[in-house]
Amino acid sequence: MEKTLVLVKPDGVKRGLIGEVISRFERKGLKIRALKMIWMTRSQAEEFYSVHRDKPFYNDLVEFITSGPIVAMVLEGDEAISVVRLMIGATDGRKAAPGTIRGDFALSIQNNIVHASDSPESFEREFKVVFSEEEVVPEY
Ligand code: 3AN
Repeated sequence: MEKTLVLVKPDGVKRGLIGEVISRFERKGLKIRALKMIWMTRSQAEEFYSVHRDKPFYNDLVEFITSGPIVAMVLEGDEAISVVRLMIGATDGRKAAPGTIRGDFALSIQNNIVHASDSPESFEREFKVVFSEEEVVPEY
């Protein structure tokens, strides 16, 4: 079983889409192993998006993710990382396929409702920024 980290970003929270997003993952059969609402600090955001440090949109990204509360979760399932990436759709909401979260709810590349880990290495780094091991419930 593989774990992945998902965030409902500030735009998703403000638009009342927390339940919609979680519901899709639950119905798919992914197991929620950790779940909480947080407001990321600037240093958390900088670490979370450190791979994008040299990109022109890095500052906007940090500003955006710290602009309001977010919901963070650890999901577990068979090939959870690629399954969840398929379910969220392409980065640009305008190009994301209908039926995906971004395809159904986003019209922007920055305000794209959700984040999900793109590799096991990303998951490890992102998990440490947002959660501690004690916040993950035992297998059930
Ligand atoms: P994804 O979230 O699909 O993994 P990444 O990792 O390429 O996409 O980018 C991380 C985040 O950076 C995206 N979710 C999006 O919010 C933002 N982003 C990516 N590309 C751009 C861009 N060209 N302009 C503005 N923001 C961007």
